[in-house]
Amino acid sequence: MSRFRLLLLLVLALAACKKDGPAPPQPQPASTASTLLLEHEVDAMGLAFDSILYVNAAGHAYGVTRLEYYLSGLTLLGSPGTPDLEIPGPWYVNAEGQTAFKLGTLPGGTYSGVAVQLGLPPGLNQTGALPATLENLNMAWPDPMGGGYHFMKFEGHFIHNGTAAGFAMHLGRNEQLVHCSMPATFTLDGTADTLALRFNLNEVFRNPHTYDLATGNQSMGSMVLMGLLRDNCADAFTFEHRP
Ligand SMILES: [Cu+2]
Repeated sequence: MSRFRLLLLLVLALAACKKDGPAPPQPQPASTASTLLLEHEVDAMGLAFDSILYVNAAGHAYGVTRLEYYLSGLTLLGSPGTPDLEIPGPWYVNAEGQTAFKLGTLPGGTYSGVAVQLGLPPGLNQTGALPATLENLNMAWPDPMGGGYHFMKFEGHFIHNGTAAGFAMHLGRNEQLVHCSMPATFTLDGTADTLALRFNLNEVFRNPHTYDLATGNQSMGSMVLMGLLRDNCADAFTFEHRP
């Protein structure tokens, strides 16, 4: 084949490609590598451990010694043209340990809010359902009490009648799964970004129920006390998108 004929074929091939090639792709929102970040606060104060620094709605001064919980079912709520996106998790959070989690690449689009569960869905809330890591084993809910896992362990001390007493706000059982929904318009546009959830511990003790530690400093054995915590925790998280 002569050099000329080769060139001619090449030109023809290119022309054919231009003429008959596939239509240019429609512009799509780029996908976004995202991080889920948990932050912890008590109203306007940052969370610090092991000191009586805070006051709850019932008027008890208190401090925090432990905060561990699971989140699951993180859902980015869609809008016209953007479907809902559920990222099942679960994520084990220790406020003194890991609080940032890679979510991978999320589809771009404009979302109308975020929903998340404090706790585990029924399918995972069974003894042995999670990998036998030290964290998961430490969150186990005793089999005689129904098995599965603690959704939350929030422990500390509070001042009552002038003396410090312990409290343990332990939440578990499928009936007590907390559903949180946070409306917010935000756009994932292809740049790495952060989905921040801020957990305000004073919300555990208020709205709709003013929780009285003096009459319920151990929640675990009581479906009634845990029901109060479940209701209160529904608005304990606020969401912020940080591009
Ligand atoms: Cu417990």
